[in-house]
Amino acid sequence: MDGIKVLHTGDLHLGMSFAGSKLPAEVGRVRRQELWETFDRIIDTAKAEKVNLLLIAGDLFEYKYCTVSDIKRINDRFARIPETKVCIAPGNHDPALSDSLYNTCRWEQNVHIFRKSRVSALRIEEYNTTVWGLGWDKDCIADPLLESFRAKDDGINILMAHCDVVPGGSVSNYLPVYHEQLAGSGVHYAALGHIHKGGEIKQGGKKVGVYCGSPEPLDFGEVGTHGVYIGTVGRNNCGVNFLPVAKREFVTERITADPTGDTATILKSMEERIKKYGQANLFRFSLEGGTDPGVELDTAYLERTIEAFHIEIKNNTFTGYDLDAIIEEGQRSIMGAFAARLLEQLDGESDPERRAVLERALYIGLDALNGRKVMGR
Ligand SMILES: [Mn+2]
Repeated sequence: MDGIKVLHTGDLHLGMSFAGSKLPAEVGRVRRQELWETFDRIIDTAKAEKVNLLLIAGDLFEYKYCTVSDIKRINDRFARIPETKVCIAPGNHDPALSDSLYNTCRWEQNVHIFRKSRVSALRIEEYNTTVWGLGWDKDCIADPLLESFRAKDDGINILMAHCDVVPGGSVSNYLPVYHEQLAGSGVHYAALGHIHKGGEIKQGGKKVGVYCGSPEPLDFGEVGTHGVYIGTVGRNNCGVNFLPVAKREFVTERITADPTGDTATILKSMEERIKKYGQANLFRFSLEGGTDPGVELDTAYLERTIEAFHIEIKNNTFTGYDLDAIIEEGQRSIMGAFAARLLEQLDGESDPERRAVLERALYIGLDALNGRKVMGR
């Protein structure tokens, strides 16, 4: 056999409660179900593509919220792909502690779980392949456990871990793995989990590992396209590529507000962005730029009017004062006197932090003197 077909995923966080997230409760409930839908889609893909190995690099489920029936549901899906060997390397959200569902439930025959936090090998003669892996079995791992690891088998070598790839010597409580360790590990593919953004890890221009990322993004910190990695790992070639599977995307966009506070132009810009990405996504718009004194943007109106699965709007606009005109008034007005004093101090200040404080003071002061609601800037 020239190579082995793998599907690499992880960070699914099945069972996750979105109660702690900033999303509205009903959106959280939908997303909770959609994590399961995406898991099903991954299983369907593994079946359709006849993958030999399904590699799950940790955080398959949330140990705090996952129940025995959830595990039954997971195993039911694994039973649908009996020809595929499923390898799991537990992570920090599903550690294989003694009372973990990894240890207390019966798992399908085709499932192999790396339950210990020291590297062990799963030899698969049929494919002339060895899968090396380790799993979280405690709440915190600060030791670089892969420090002395080196794949030594003939055939294809694959490594799995839920870890934090960091520059040599760095400190991390999430199983630190140094770039150099990966580069020198001798494996043909390193299937890693933990960093939800996902992506390839390079060392000296050479690919040394891949973070699969969360197949379904969990919050606004996980913008962009999400999916899994799928393809063939061989001794001399590695053709594993990204495949999008996420149902929805988190999108953050900045919009410059019209100075007059004209909501029609803001709506138009938002609608253009929503059209570009699709209504099924979750959007966070940041309204920016200066508005005329006295303008109060009605963000609640905008949120109600725009149609998409989820919209939130952050008002980061500031009052765009015409400072020259205010100072022109000079001592004849309190605003003029105040602005002149603050600008004088700004002129004599070179420290950027002090300048930022003075600038904020200037605009907050003008807002207050202008009778405008004083917003955090
Ligand atoms: Mn995770």
